[in-house]
Amino acid sequence: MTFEKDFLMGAATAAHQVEGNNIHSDYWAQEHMVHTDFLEPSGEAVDHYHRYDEDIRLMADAGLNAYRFSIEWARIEPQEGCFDEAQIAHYRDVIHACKSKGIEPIVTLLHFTSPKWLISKGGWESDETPGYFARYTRYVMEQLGGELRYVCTINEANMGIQVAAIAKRYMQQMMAKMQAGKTGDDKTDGTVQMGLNLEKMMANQQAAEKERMEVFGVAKTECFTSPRTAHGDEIVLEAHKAARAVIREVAPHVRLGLTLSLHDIQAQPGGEENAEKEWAEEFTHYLPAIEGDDFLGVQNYTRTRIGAEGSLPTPEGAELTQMDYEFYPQALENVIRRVARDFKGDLLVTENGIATDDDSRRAAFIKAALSGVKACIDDGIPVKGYMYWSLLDNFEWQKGYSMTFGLIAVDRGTQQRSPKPSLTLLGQYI
Ligand code: GCO
Repeated sequence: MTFEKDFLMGAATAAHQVEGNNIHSDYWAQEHMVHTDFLEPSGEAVDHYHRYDEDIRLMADAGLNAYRFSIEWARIEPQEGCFDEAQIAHYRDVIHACKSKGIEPIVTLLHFTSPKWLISKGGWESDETPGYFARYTRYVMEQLGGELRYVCTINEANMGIQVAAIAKRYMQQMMAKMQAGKTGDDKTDGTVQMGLNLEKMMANQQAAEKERMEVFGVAKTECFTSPRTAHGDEIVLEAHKAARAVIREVAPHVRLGLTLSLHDIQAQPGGEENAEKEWAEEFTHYLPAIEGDDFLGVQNYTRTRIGAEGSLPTPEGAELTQMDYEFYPQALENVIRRVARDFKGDLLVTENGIATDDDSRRAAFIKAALSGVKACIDDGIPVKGYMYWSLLDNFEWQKGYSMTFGLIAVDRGTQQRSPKPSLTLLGQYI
C-alpha cells in the first residue's frame, strides 16, 4: 500500500509539549502552582526549541514529507501588545529547516496554551479574545505567511466543550455518591471508584481560588482547555473566523482550517439518540463556522461506545493503550467517512497515534489506520495528509512525561534521540 507522492505524510508536535521553557504561558504558570493538577512541570520538555533541526532531519531521513508544529503565542507576544521579533526569527528558522529538507511545514497558531496575560483578561470566556487572537495572527502571517502553504488556526476547537461534558458527568457521579453516603444507599452507580473527602475538596477549592487570584489576578482561569460554556464555544469560533479573515487578507495563498477532536462514536442498542447528540455536540454544530475553510483537521485516537445511559466503559478484555484508550485503529476510517458526509472540503488527518511502550503495537496501529485512510481515498474522499501524533515522546499535559506517543524516543537526561522502527515504517508509505 503506498500513497501518491503529493500526499502529506508526516508527524505532529505542539510547542509547549516539546520545546521547553515556555515561561510566559498560562500552562507554565499552572504547572508551578501549589494547587496544580499537573503530575510534573514541563521544564525543558525535549528541548525541541534548540534541537528542531536534528528532529526534522530524522523525519526527512525516514522519508516523511510534512511536519505539523505549533507557533507559541506566549513566545510571540509575552506581554500584551509587545511582539518579540527574535521569536518570529526562531520560527522562520524552523520553517526553513523544514523546506530545506523537503518537508512541508503545517503550522498551528494555537495549540492549547495561551499567553498568561490573556487568561488574566478573562481568557477563552472573554469577548475580547477573538480580537487579541486576530492581532497575533496578523503579526505572524505578515512575517511568515509568505513561507507557508498550510495553517491550522486552532487545535481541537471543541476540546473545551468535551472537557465541560466530562466535568459535568463526574460531578453528577460525585453528587450521587455523596447522596448515597447520606442516605446509606449503597446502590450508587459505583463509577466513582474512590473515597470522597468532600470537606477537604472544598477547602482545597478555596485555597486554589486564592492562589489563582495571586498568580493570574482572577479566581477562575479560563484556559483553552478549561470547561467551556456555550458562550465560550462561540468565542472560540469567533476567534477562528477572525483569524481566517486576517489570513485571507494577508496570505491569500494559504490553505487554512481548524482541527477537531473526533471520536468514532458507536451507538449500542438503546444508545442511538445519545450517540446522535454526542456527534452533534462534537462535530455537526461546528459546520457553519468551518464552511469557509479549505480543509478540516481530523484528530482521532479511538472509538467511544454509547448506550442508553451514555458513554460505556471499554469492552471487557479489550487491549488498552497507556492512555486507557481501547486499541482501535479502525476508528480513523469510520470518523473520516462520517465527517465526509457533511464536510465537503479537503480533510487532513492532523493527529492519530497511540501511547504505548511497545513499538510493534504502534506499527500495527499505523498500518491499520493507514489502510483505512487509503480505503477512504480510493472511494473518492479527499484526504490530503496524515500526521502521526507524535514525532517525539513528549509532555502529555497533566499526565506529564508518563505517556509515550513518539516515533522517536528521548532520554530527557541527555536529550538524546532514539528513532523507533515505527518512524521508518511511516516513511515507507510515501
Ligand atoms: C490533543 C492534543 C495533543 C495530545 C494528543 C495525545 O489532541 O489532546 O492535540 O496535544 O497530546 O492528542 O493525547
